[in-house]
Amino acid sequence: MKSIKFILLFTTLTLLVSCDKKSKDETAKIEYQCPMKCEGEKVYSEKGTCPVCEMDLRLLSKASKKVLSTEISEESIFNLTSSWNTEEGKTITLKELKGKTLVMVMVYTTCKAACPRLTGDMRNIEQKIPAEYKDDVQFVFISIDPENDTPEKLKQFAVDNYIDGEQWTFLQGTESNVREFANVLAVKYKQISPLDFSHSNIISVFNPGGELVHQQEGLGVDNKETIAKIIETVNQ
Ligand SMILES: [Cu+2]
Repeated sequence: MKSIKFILLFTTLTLLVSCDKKSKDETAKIEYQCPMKCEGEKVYSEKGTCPVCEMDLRLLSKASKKVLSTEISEESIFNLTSSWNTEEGKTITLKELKGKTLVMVMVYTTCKAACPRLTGDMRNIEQKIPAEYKDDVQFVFISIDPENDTPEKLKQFAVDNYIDGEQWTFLQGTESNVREFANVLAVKYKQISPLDFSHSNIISVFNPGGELVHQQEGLGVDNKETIAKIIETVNQ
């Protein structure tokens, strides 16, 4: 009788151990995938680069999801205390954009030359971000003509350019806020007539902590690196 009890106990223990081992194996399963999904849903068991686009493969495990630190580094734009009006008529500080990768550009709505193309470049970048990352990226336009670009005008600009969605934000500041922010981005601009400005053509990427991580300069330039950087920061 004693030996039967012993065998039962032994069997139960073995079952428990093997069950435990199974669940450990499942949680330890690590898979990598191309962030652009060049090969569809294909996964790799080891770190590396995508053989098609050569971007770093990303970890698929839930554990890879970033844990946002509450601290802000000295380089972060979230240290700026300036307040801004949005196209929806809200007043915000930049810190309220914390937690998402930010893609920013400085334009003005009456521009007939470069700004429409910069806007097209922003839309192009947005369209190339894979759907699963879209919630983690915010596209921000800052007007260099705050006197004319009121929240209403910015809203109209968004509608006219088919960029009137949650992932798009348009900001009107004060002359000095705009100048201060332009200095952070190394964007130069100058009013050359009552209606026109000359300005740099720069799209900047900030990580979710508000640190500048990448800039693309020019109009209609190859945005591959910009997109890679956006995905990399979302993935941090
Ligand atoms: Cu312009």
